[in-house]
Amino acid sequence: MGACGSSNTVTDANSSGRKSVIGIETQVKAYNTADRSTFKIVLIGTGECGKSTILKQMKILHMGGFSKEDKIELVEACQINVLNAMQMILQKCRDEGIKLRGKPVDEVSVANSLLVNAHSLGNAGTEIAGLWNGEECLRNEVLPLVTDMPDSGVYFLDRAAEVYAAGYSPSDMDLLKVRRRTTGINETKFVPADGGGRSIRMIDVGGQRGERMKWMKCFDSVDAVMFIASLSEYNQTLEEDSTKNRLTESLDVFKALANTAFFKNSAVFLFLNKDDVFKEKIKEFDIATYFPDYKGGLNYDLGLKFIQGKYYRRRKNKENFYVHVTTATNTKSVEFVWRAACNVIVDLKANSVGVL
Ligand SMILES: Nc1nc2c(ncn2[C@@H]2O[C@H](COP(=O)(O)OP(=O)(O)OP(=O)(O)O)[C@@H](O)[C@H]2O)c(=O)[nH]1
Ligand SMILES: [Mg+2]
Repeated sequence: MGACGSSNTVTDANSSGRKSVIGIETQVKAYNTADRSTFKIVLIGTGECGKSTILKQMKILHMGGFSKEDKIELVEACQINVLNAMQMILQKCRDEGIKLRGKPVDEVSVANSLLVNAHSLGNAGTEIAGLWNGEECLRNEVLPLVTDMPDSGVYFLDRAAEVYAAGYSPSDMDLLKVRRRTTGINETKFVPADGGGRSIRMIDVGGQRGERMKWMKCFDSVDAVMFIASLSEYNQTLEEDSTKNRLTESLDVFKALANTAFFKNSAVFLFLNKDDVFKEKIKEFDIATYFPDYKGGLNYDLGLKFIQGKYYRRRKNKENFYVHVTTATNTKSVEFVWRAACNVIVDLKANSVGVL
């Protein structure tokens, strides 16, 4: 860049030369300013790890919150989250022969309708809330058996009546909790509220296997990679392949990407996410059942250290590599990590641009 600029200056040293020099200087200045102040950040990670939730937090923190359109767009997704959670519960009752209102599930008309054709139910919200709050066995007995219940499943069951009420408008927490799979590559631009004249291009991708071949398209000139990994997935299998453990898949993907030339000059952040879910899960489910090399028992600190170590060893170059523990649904947690990450990116960018 520097060499190219000076060769132009010499060639153009005629009557219009001064103009050219000024033009080039302005261009270089503009390039440097733009380059220094626009950061490209890519969110990657396997399915359901929390990438889109981090992006939603950017909306809350830096873009004035969710718009009316965002809310309208996600009403149906919130209702589907309620419905899916109740269908999983009822399916488990059916599989295990657990009775509701003293009868098998197929003979309880509400339950049967929810499983067969929920949309035919006039007031699904009232029906679901009635079952969920009226049948204690669902929460106490059946729920623990539904091992693949989504992280926000219980949250939405508790919100069933509100989510289906006429004129329902999702709260910020509903929007952070709602699960809707991402497809394709979605870029969001924003200027962080903490100023500094920076602007961010944040790219969110779909994490499931079928989506990953698209990732390469957004890997050029990346300033920072935020690899999101769920801490709580050690006892789960992939939605798209029930034979593969989710943590193993995420470690494989991390190893393949964290060492590529694409990110040679980028900061790599590893967000060990879903800390809130992990804290509860580790009390009950021993990591050793799924990863026999773990010897720490039902201990949060040892469990965290074990999973963190697995990721850490997979990144060969430890330079510009930062690990944070996060709860993406918690705005304060994301704000704290975001600030720390931003400082690193600004410094890294300043150093790399300074070399020009
Ligand atoms: N409790 C809890 N739930 C979380 C956390 N992070 C994400 N979730 C929930 O996990 C679900 C999946 O989160 P998403 O952000 O959609 O995951 P994603 O990585 O974008 O998934 P894909 O788009 O399929 O790649 C949502 O219901 C989120 O609310 C967390 O830290 N704690
Ligand atoms: Mg997503």
